[in-house]
Amino acid sequence: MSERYIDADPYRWPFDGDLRPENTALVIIDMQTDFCGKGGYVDQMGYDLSLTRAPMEPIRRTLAFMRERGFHIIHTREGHRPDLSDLPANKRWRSRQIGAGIGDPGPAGKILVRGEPGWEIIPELAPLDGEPIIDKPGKGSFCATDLDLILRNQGIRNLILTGITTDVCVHTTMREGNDRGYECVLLEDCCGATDADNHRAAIQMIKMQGGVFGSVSNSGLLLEALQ
Ligand code: C5J
Repeated sequence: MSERYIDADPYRWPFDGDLRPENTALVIIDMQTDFCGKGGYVDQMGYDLSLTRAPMEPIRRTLAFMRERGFHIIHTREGHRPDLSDLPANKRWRSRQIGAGIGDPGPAGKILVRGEPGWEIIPELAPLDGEPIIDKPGKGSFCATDLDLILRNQGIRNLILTGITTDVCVHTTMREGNDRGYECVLLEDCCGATDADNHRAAIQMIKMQGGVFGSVSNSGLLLEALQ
């Protein structure tokens, strides 16, 4: 096997240099109107949309590049069934406290409900036919989904994590993946949070203990390594 690495911190990634399109997936987390578009969940909570929109262009470039080279592409969406049977009462209660009740009507339809306009992935990053979309009711992409089954069936071992938000759904997915034995890297410029300090802190946490959940890189270094 010829080894290939992406320059990353705190270790060049993946740990063993086994980086191939066949065993590696670009995972794009929750690039939905609800998290980065006008009238969606994050907008209704009053956060600055420029922070969650910042990764759109770096992800678009990375996605085009990785599609061209035959890497696996996986998209996720956070959202609940229209009858809200999978929405925990405390999650709904907390969202209502901040003025963006999950399941309640908003300018982009019912907030975080499957099938509503706000729940859709933004057109700039729309999935292509054949790219798996993981619908998840929670923050982590492994909880109550078939992601693990799909990865194992496809022989995928390496996960390149992008999307929003860095400190919530991206971090939870990275932690879940790491615990299941997947080799994870997060692309810093391809992620964003509702708070810039939380984004930075989430990145810093990954780098502790020699890379406690994996490693951190960026889209420029990835493109350089895979040219
Ligand atoms: C949040 C997410 N922040 N996609 N969801 O509630 O990170």
